[in-house]
Amino acid sequence: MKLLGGYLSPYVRRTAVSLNLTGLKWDLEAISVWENPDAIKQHNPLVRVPTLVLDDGDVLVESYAILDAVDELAGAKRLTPASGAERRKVMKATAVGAGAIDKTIWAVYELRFHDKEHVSRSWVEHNEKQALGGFEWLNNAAKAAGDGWLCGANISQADVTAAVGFSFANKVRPKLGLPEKFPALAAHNARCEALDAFKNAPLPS
Ligand SMILES: N[C@@H](CCC(=O)N[C@@H](CS)C(=O)NCC(=O)O)C(=O)O
Repeated sequence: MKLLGGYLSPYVRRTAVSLNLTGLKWDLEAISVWENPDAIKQHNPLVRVPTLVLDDGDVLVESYAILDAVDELAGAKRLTPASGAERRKVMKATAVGAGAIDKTIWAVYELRFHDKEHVSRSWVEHNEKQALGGFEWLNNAAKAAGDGWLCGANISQADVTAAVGFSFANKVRPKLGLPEKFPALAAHNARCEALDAFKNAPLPS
């Protein structure tokens, strides 16, 4: 299968890391949605990445839906438990991580797509406050987990999304001071980024 997008996108990167962890065979087609929207539009009416083209030609869009399908293909190596309280726990922590990513990006887009005099500082601050709220919650979860994973004995989608989100937000908004504010999450992030699954889908420098 073919993953369309680039690793600067945290949604693409969490998909790539998940594919690596599950051991499924896949290739990256590094297309920039901004520079080459037509190449994405052929597959995805929303013109967004990630977009995953399966071997049979079927196309999946939106990272949460892609990850759901990846879990189904991964069988025992799935990253979100199939049911019950364990699933709810992983789903919630993953949603907090994904929300922190969303809110970081909303702040970044406000700064990127408006001329300086039209940027709403209060909207940037509102979104960054929400992102920080998400990272604070994840930091508490990381503190409770100690040297372990966020939601139990095994690495889960919660770990992937939290770590990818932390690395991304720290790169694009260093002013947030995430490592200083959230040391337990920073340590969790370092453990995740040291795994081959993360190193083989590197955040561009
Ligand atoms: N909710 C989507 C968000 C995807 C997303 O926003 N991707 C960005 C790249 S980081 C994109 O394609 N932006 C282009 C646009 O929305 O115009 C997901 O989880 O896949």
